Amino acid sequence: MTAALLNELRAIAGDAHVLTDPDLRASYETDWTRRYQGRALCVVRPGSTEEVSRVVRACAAAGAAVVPQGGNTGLVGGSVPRGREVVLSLRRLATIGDFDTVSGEVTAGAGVTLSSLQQHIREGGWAFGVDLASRDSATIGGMVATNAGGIRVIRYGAMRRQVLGFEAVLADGGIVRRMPGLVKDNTGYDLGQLLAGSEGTLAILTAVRVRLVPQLERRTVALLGVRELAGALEVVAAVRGELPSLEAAEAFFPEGVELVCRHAGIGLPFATHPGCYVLVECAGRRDESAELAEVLGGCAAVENSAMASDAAGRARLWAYRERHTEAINAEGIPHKLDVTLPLARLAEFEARVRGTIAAAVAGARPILFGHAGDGNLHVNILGLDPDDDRADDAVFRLVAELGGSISAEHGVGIAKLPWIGLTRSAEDLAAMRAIKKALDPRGMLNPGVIFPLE
Ligand code: 2HG
Ligand code: ZN
Repeated sequence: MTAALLNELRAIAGDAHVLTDPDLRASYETDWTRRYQGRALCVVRPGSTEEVSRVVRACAAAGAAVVPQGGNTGLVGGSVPRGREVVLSLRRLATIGDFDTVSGEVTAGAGVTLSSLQQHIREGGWAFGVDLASRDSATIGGMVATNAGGIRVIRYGAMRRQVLGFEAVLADGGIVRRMPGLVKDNTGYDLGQLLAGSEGTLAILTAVRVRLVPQLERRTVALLGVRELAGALEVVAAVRGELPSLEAAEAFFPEGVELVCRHAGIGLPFATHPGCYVLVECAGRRDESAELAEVLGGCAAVENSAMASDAAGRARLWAYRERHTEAINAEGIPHKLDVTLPLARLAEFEARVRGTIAAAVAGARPILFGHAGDGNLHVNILGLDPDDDRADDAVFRLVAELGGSISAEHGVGIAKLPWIGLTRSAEDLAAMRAIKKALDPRGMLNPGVIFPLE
């Protein structure tokens, strides 16, 4: 059976695009953190939507499960195989199609990377509303499938808000196309919005039509030191209230800045560490640094500040935030708990979570950072065995107690399966299961993700 399926996949995608050699499969089988890995039956790299459809039909006929994969930058184990599935890589669907420079819309194949989309639309005077540190590898299809967020959600929303149309292959190989995306289209259920954030469990996205946002070149970044997160949130609230151009509001702590400085070989931003760092960025058609400085001048919480409006200076300040993920990965294999809290409870969460982790596992090393404007913190923990989930459990329980969610922008994947019931009711889970059953009755698409294997 396996040999017959492999032959069929070769006939569909071409010999060169069916990888069975362990060395060639390796990078598709391990996630970016190295915490999750599994063996694939093979990796198949179809070159068109029609080929994706034929691959899915062949797998369905052979009873082989499929793990769809984009740039494999996910952090919850949702894009790597777990037990001899076929990994279906969408990376060859990398064509950028119709670019409407008047309405600001573009069609992108699922495998287009965020950075290539950004470059392409820049020439037409547009920008994309979502940006994130893994822009060179993360693909547009994967970003929609996981409803990725990133650093500009405060202004433009997450991936879901950018989607105007989509093309997807269903579990039986059928193709649904809703292109070109219409801004208004209330003809029945909004399947595109349903697929956004479905983590490859309902259908395989092959292309999307996305909305663009104006390119705003005049940017100012301020990196500030405050005593504690509560002060950072006051600063963010003040800037948000005064400057509609606020585009990013990030928070991080000395524990992470120490790591970044060591890993990147750069100096500390200020002579001594504040209790908490906050970085804000404003973007508009004209320079707003004077207005930003005035608002910050009125914030009693600000103890240190550095501002930059030129590209090199901005990048220098952003590095303290953006380089957290790679610096942590260089230190070990982290547990990554991407959680969100009501803004009003975020400071309480941050004040308690380190103690919660220490009580769960002595010697565990938390590093917190995230998107202060969205109530989203990335609780990274080093010093844990990959399978030791005592600290994860304690953190998720604290999140639930404070009214938050166990997944903010990274998804459930396999990492958070055991805890999904903490922040979703039995009725809610039953409704989601019914949707899964309706669209993928045989459980072929990304089995074990969001819901446990049956
Ligand atoms: C970020 O905000 C990403 O930089 C990654 O969501 C977060 O590494 C992480 O935990
Ligand atoms: Zn993030």
